[in-house]
Amino acid sequence: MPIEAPIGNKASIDNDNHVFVKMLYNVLLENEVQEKYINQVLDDMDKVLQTSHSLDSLLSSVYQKMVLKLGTPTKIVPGEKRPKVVFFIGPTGVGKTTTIAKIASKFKVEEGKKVGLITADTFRMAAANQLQTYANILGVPLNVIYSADELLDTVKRQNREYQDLDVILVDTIGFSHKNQDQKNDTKKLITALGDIYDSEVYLVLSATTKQKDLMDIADAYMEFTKFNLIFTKLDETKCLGNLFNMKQYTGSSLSYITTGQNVPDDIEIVNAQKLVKQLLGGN
Ligand SMILES: Nc1nc2c(ncn2[C@@H]2O[C@H](COP(=O)(O)OP(=O)(O)OP(=O)(O)O)[C@@H](O)[C@H]2O)c(=O)[nH]1
Ligand SMILES: [Mg+2]
Repeated sequence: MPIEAPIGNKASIDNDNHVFVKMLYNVLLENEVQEKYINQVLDDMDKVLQTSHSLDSLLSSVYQKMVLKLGTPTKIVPGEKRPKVVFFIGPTGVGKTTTIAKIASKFKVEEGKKVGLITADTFRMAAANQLQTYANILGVPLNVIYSADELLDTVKRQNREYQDLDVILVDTIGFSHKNQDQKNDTKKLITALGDIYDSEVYLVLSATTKQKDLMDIADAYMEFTKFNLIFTKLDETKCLGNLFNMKQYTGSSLSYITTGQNVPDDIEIVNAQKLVKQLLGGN
């Protein structure tokens, strides 16, 4: 229902409008949007208030500004150069492997694409087994690699199995962004193919991680690669300000969000309009 400015003299309308801006400020803050970004969104509302006294137009201008700031979400699209190689990187336990299984299933079952999996998470046997189980269920090939050099080998395999694929999803070891050696290994891995193949990197982050830690993690990865952002575990938090903050902080595109443990159902592409409505206190 449109929100109408109350009938009254100019001073009282101005006052109501400022109360309303303050209310939006508080709602965004409650949803853990950082103050810096709230100010960016609300700072020129004075200008809007000069030309219009309707709360409705004020709300719609905040909404539009935020939707624009979220940009158009990215999705993995197989390119002309096949196969496209997509790396999933990020801290331990955020849901990288589960997300890969969900995406692989969508490609294979819903889009009829040829998908392959590679895991570079050889640190733990259980990790390769986890992905192997999904690969078996989906009927897609999985290859385990033990070094960055083996990546090119696998993608160009003699039997052409991998050459013929539309997309190859590469699972990587989850590590603390403070571990320099593991960081170097990840860098080597994602640069191992050079320009021979189209490749993309997705940084997987949990929506439940503290804002300060998310920024530290992003800093560590931004040092050596561009990436798009995937947020997991949205079902475990009510505050989605992190998504808005990290989009602004990294300048990277948002892409997928995951909302539960079910493979393949609990994944969707970010819906900027829906997200902004939630951030502004809607459902
Ligand atoms: N609630 C919830 N749990 C999730 C979601 N995505 C993944 N999980 C769970 O998070 C846990 C870790 O998931 P993994 O996919 O193994 O995470 P990972 O990033 O591969 O972990 P490492 O390989 O150990 O770094 C599992 O119990 C998943 O079921 C989600 O969207 N919501
Ligand atoms: Mg994993």
